[in-house]
Amino acid sequence: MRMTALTESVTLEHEGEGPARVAVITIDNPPVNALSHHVRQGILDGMTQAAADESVTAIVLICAGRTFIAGADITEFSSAPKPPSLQAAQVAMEDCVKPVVAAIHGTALGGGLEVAMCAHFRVADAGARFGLPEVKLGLLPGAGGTQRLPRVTGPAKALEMMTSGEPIGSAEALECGLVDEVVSDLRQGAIEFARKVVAEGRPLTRIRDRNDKLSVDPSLFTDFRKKIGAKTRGFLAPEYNVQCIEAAVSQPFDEGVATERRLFEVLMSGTQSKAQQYYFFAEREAAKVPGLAKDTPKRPIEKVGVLGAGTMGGGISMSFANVGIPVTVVERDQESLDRGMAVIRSNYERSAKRGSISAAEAEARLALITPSVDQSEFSDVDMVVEAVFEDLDLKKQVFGELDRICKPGAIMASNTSFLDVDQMAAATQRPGSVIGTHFFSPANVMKLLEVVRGDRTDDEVIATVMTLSKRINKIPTLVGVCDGFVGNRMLSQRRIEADRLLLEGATPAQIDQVIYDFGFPMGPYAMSDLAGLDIGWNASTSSGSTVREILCESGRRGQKNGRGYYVYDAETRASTPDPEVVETIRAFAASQGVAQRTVTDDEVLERLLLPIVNEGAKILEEGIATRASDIDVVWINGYGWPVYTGGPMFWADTVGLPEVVAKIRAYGERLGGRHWDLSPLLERVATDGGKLQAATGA
Ligand code: 3H9
Repeated sequence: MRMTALTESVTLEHEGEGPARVAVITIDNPPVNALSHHVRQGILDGMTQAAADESVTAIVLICAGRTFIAGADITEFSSAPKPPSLQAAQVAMEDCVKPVVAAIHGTALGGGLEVAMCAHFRVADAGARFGLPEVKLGLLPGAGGTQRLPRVTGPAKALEMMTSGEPIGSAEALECGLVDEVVSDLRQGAIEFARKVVAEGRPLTRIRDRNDKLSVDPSLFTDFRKKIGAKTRGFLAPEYNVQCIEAAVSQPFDEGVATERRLFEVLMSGTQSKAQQYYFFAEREAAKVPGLAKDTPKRPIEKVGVLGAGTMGGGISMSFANVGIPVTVVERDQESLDRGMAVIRSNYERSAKRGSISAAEAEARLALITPSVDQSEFSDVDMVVEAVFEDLDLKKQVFGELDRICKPGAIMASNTSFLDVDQMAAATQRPGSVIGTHFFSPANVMKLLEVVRGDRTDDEVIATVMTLSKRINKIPTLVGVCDGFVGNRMLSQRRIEADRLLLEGATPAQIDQVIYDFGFPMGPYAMSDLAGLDIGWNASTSSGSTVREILCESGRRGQKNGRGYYVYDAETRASTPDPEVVETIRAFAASQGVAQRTVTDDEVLERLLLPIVNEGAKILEEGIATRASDIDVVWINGYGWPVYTGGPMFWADTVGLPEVVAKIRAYGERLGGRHWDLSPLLERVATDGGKLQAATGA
């Protein structure tokens, strides 16, 4: 068997003789066999040669490495397209007079699935996954995928797949006709399948010619838009994907492809897709720690302890149990422990009821969590995460105790959201094993994990926790020690300005609406009410010196007692602005000598977002964050900053740094306050005509 190299990433070889002779085109373009130009060229050349070779009766397209083609090469999006087009390779497959079989393992995503749908047949191994995730990049499948997928799966399934971007597995693909056969030995299975097709003389159906599944009631689209409306608010790509599927059912194939191309171009040239592509790489970069050798040893984490079964401790315990890691959760008394475990149980029951996991899986996960009131149970854990009350003295005491109980080598992590991890480390004999793991609430749901590197944290511990984060399905970013780390430190600046705006005459409802309209899930006051107005409030020291203190003193606790910045309906939990609160704010402003006025929405937006950008630049300058993109990853995953604007650093670049700098200066002069002191790094990058997203820290 002779193998011919067609391009640097594609080879052609032949298997068997006579009618059993099959050409095998193999793509080997690590890491994910993306459709770089040499891959497109290789497919085109391989198809042309195999089609012209009279001895070949069928063709198999297969990939080496860990996956089938995972899509277009996203790194090529920012430069001029290089020939050949993907379409040329696809036409060569689809119009081939010999059977073409795509052999799929790993993931057939985006352009990868679009190529596979140009084969006449698809075989896969049992673990393969199929999806069109372009929507996550702010795009739509631009290589005929929007027209071919509905022809295979029917429009309803295609709507789900294309607007969520979530892949389906082999079994489902087989059921809906996307795959013809599931085989165990992929290469051999695909070759045998190709021979069978030849022997049986099966017709070579092109998906583009199929119309059998396209008749649908137009209400499908109206209903679907309603269904995804809230989830996709602000995003352009989901709606454009829906429009393409509408085109598939109402237009001939070539017209549908023209619609797809037109809408693809609109998305591709817009800022949303640029932001989402930037985010794709930002998330992957965030997991990498500069200066940490790839082969840094990692400690095995097979069993974990969590101290505290409150909201955070419970969610953290679930995050470990969800991936099969046994957890011992310890509370100081039986009553708190029982309450915490009841919440965990009801969370799992709710998931089982919703169908996101089976009842058996819910039970299995719950069984991995062992409740106890005895801290000495931590003696055999590989890592302990403390999630006790946010009080530095208490945490230092806890770290001292844990140090005595935990075995040598065990990692000791704090879930603090703003306290000094170095001081906690100093309370132990193993400062190198102490690290911060700042989970976001609800910890079993939120993806972000700020991994806080202390002054003395060992590389081995950092490497272990970064890897563990991915294992528990979190998106980690490594940050340094400072008050509030990256996320909460920036959030505090926004809050200072929001509270000032209240006194000047903006209402909680106006401020929240502006932030909501920008794309956040909720504004600062709705968030306070959700978290509990009294978090961090101390009745014994409260002196009516802020609006929040006054509201807390008057018994307002937020959503939990139905009254906070808003009032809440007892049944529906729907919020309504409360004139009493507006009056309280007005009276307080008068007592402080602040004159109220009409504040415009534009001013609200600028005064809330610009301090975030300014503080982010300071954080970068101090080396608390490694890269600007890490800050964006924190804000998108921890605070709901809309990913289609790329996060605060990317957004500032799209606004234009000279304008950002000028506005920060102007507000600083007018309003004063440390949070308006212009970051020298921001000023420098703006003056140099650079981009904040590319700036790095100290
Ligand atoms: C498309 O296809 C458009 C078409 O419809 C129209 C065309 C006209 N390109 O995620 P990982 C890199 S749009 C370039 O850590 P995993 C990634 O940056 C595309 N690079 O691995 C990383 O690099 P590094 C539609 C890519 O095993 C490395 O590969 N397709 C691409 O956890 C490993 O990635 C998608 O959106 C790419 N397409 O997950 C699929 N993909 O090591 C996007 C990955 O230097 N990809 N890289 O940091 C994924 O979802 C995941 O990467 C995948 C593997 C599931 C494949």
